[in-house]
Amino acid sequence: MITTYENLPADKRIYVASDFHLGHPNVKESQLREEKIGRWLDSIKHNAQAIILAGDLFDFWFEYSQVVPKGFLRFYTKLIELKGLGIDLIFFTGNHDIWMFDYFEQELDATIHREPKSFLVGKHKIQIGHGDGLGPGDLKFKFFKSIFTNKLSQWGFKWIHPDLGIKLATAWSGHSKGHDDPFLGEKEPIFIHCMNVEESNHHDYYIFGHRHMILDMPVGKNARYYNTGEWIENSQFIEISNTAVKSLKYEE
Ligand SMILES: [Mn+2]
Repeated sequence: MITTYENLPADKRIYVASDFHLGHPNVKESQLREEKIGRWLDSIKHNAQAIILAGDLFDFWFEYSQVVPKGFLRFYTKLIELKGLGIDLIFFTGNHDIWMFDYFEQELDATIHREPKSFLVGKHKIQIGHGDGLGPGDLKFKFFKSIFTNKLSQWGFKWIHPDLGIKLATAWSGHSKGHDDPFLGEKEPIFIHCMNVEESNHHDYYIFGHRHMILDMPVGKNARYYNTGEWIENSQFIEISNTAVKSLKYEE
């Protein structure tokens, strides 16, 4: 299924950002980042049709049956405001927040995707996702991801007291960032994923996060791969109109 914004009005935009890593490295710095994200969202909300948050919104996230991690109120209140303006909220899970279940669907009426997803915006077909575990290699990460997405291990984890479970998981997430690897050019796993999809299923653009670097690479002759960047040190995002895709930086 393709999500369509085929008739996106000329003055409307779809925004993509990822890798906020809220919670990192501590509450205070994360709150300052949330406030900055809030100011960015204020600056775009009047022409936004949809806001796509492409994974690693949280440095660690786990939903228990009755409990969610503390914090992030600034972020939530801003998202509620955007929803009230009629803006679609679309989330992708990342490797740091795999364990998003239905809380944000319930609270924010957000749509949550766990795999790359194709969108039609104007005449452009665009595949968007977080980007972890795509392409060849990184078998260790894929092994752990298979455990983390396994229903039985998720069930087991939720019986660890949250104060302990979240502490353990945060320590683990410090070791599994997946964005410290050097840039590999055309050997980048996400780039290889784009090339593979392109062989049988043409898209005009591919947009992924995860790498914490701005990338703009041609995929074959007729497509481009953009990486969204990150919000820990920079404040980068992608703006999609019915005719163009642009990589931008939020400046105050
Ligand atoms: Mn990340």
